[in-house]
Amino acid sequence: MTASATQAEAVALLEQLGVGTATGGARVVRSPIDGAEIGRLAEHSAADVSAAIGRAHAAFLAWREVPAPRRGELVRLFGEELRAHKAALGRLVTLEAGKIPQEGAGEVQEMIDICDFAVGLSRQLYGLTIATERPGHAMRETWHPLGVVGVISAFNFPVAVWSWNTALALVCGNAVVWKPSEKTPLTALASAALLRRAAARMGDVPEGLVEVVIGGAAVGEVLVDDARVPLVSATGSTRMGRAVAPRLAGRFARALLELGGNNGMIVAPSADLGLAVRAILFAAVGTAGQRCTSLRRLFVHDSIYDTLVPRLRRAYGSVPVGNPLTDGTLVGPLIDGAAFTAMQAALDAARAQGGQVTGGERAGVAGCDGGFYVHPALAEMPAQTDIVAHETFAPILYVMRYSDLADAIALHNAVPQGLASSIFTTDLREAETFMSAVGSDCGIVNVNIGPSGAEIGGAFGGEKETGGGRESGSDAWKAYMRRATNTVNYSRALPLAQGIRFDVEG
Ligand code: UN1
Repeated sequence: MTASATQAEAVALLEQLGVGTATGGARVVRSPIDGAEIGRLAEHSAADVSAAIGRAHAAFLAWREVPAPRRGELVRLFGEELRAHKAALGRLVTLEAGKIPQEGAGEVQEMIDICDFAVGLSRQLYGLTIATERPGHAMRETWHPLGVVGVISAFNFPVAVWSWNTALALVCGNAVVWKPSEKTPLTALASAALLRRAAARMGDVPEGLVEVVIGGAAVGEVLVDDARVPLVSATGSTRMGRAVAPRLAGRFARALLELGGNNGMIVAPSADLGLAVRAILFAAVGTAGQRCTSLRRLFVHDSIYDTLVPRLRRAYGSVPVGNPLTDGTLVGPLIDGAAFTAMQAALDAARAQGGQVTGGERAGVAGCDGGFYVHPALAEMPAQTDIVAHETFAPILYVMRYSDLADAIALHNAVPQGLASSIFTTDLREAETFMSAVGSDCGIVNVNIGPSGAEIGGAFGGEKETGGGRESGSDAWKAYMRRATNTVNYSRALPLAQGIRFDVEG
């Protein structure tokens, strides 16, 4: 496919998805497939962002009064739009983020799934009723809409992570202002256009309920600093999180952070190695190693190391790297040249720290000279050195030996990040230990599947430098609401809690 063909297809998809043209403006959007320009957008100024927040806040004031199941109807209709446009939006994800079509479509499926979840949730925003110590009293907790939710999303899941936040935020009665990654604004505009179609079908949705703001860090800062935004959900690097979190704390706003991962897997002696190899490949080289949940550290038991690692090397050698638009490709491009440079620097550091690296070099792909394709790298390390403790957003898998499970778990946990983890074992004791209080310290702890590719039903997020936030399923919705504890006295007396007597003439 030539550069102009990439662009022509993007233009057609934007038209089909209701965005219209994206040609005017200073910000150039390029496809990582071949480096071709696929759009141009104007950036929003600080005043524009502030106005968008104002519109969203006004919409919130109306939306919070709409009954939650009715709010769910908007999300249900959005899910229908996504189903109808799954192929087109998935294809645009491929063009803009470089994912293979399976994963582009999978990302849209993840959006559909969270919509289904949120529709059900819209009738289940339950609070507890609580036993009170006072006669003639009732106590309960109620959950109320919070306000405008700021969503800052990353290029690697350009639309799904926004949809986790937005589907929940909407049923919870909130408005959303979305700052997508500056690398992937087109898929954001397309998703917002589909949501607008759903809103138009529903009929009585306030204007400004979901706003998209385009730009870089300066745009994000306006969102982070605005007192009308009580929650910011931010996905990206730990560096970004370090900038965002203190500013939010400074004004006592909530932060929902989904930052770096440095996800590990332990392969134990009893593991099914056939399954393990497949799981390692999907987790370490899938999405070109550019998931928060990508597998980056592999701890292999001594007794199977010399069986597993040669198998892995063979599998790595044959994994099809190339244009994601070509059938059979499993590893598409890195997002840009900076990602390639960072990967090479990490591999140099790995070598300097005693690692033996196979793969990692740039792959030539016909017709895609402007894209940055790499052969995924295996780096056998003598120990968990500095570079291994560092998240590099690229397909590098650091491989280490272990002999004792407790040591392996200690090493596994000895990195700053804490997102996803897994163990391959058929030994129940090992599996349960890994999931126990003395096991993995991550937010996601899996057995006999890799660390990536979570379903939406569970809470998604992690500990330590990953930021502590939880998004998506389970009770993650509670982060998007404010909780009120209500105590009601239906008696004719005024007993005080804790047995306090405070008698005055009334
Ligand atoms: C991310 O990389 O930011 O669990 C999200 C997964 C996907 C989501 C990843 N469902 O790999």
